[in-house]
Amino acid sequence: MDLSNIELSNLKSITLREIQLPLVHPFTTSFGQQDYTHPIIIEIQDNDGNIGWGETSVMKSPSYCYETLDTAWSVQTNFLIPTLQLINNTSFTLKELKSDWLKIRGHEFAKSGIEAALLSLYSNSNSISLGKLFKSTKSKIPTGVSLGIQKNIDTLIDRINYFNNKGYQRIKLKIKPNWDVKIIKAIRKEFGDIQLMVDANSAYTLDDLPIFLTLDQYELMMIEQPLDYNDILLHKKLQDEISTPICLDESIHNPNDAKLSIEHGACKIINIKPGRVGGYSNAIKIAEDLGKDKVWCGGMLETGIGRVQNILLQAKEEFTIPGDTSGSNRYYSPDIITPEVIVDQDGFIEVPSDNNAFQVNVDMLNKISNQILTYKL
Ligand code: OSB
Ligand code: MG
Repeated sequence: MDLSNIELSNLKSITLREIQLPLVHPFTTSFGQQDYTHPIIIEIQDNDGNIGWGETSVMKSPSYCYETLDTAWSVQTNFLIPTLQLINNTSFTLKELKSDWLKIRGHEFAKSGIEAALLSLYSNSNSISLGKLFKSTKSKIPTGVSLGIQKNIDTLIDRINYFNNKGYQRIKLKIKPNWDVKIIKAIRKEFGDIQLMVDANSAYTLDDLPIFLTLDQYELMMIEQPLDYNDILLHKKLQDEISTPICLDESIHNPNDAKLSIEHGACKIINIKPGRVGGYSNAIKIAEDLGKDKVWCGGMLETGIGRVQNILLQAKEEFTIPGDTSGSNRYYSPDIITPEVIVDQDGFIEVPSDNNAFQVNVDMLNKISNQILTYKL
């Protein structure tokens, strides 16, 4: 069944929890350092006692994208939830809800968390696993790790060693001006031909072409979002000049962005983050539109709730490239789900076969909530 045709009804309440979780290691990118994550965890209940969970994995500041914790909370409480309250008078399809939400421009992360909770609820109340709903077929997914900017190259080598020894199949390194060619050179020397890629988080301009031409010599799997966060066409100019595939992250907000960027040669690969593209139904559409070897699943340091759903997405056959979904212990100790997500010695995560494979620790959630709001639906 097409995900957009699923029918929802009988919704009772929606609860938003703004939580705060310390990261095991601070995460530093070209736009700054993060010590905590502040996602909004969304819980939807129906009148039969079924529950669905979703996560809006926004950041506190508008440095990765314009959305923040406060904008997501505001758009959810002032616009998205009132729409849901209205449409819940009768049964409705996801397509109908998404059509109403088209009138609320942008705010993909805000929409995504609520959509995820609705899909999770539908899956629980109809006893169809979420993986089956996503048409996922794989029993395990290959995985990688995204490593932030470190104090110095020795620390970076230690971090890579640690994750290499744990079996992670691909290493992604954050770069910025003056933390690019020199680290890649050192890492290739130390680790040989490991699967390596870089993510610039928009830290460069076209004037930096010489840097990218130098990076071209190091057989990187791809360069993620080298240029401006909002500029797809500029990446086409860069891709025409370099041989390393460009992967777009920040610039892609929906299935059309993804399809057209590939078609017009602005990039060769898309980092699919369900939050950034407005939810799992859009993430699935992008994967199915583009097919194998062109997409992989990124992350926003999700807690276990969003991460397990990202794992189910990556169990679709299109996800051949290892993603950024690492084990729970790479992010949080403890995570908010039981059992935690584990990466095996060969760098695979086992795909949960049913919805009960993971439980949400609600007591812990309540303890780490800065703000909890429940609305009747
Ligand atoms: O650019 O992919 C990114 C985390 C926060 C914001 C942006 C990005 C990232 C990551 C980490 O790279 C991915 C993860 O481990 O969840
Ligand atoms: Mg990125």
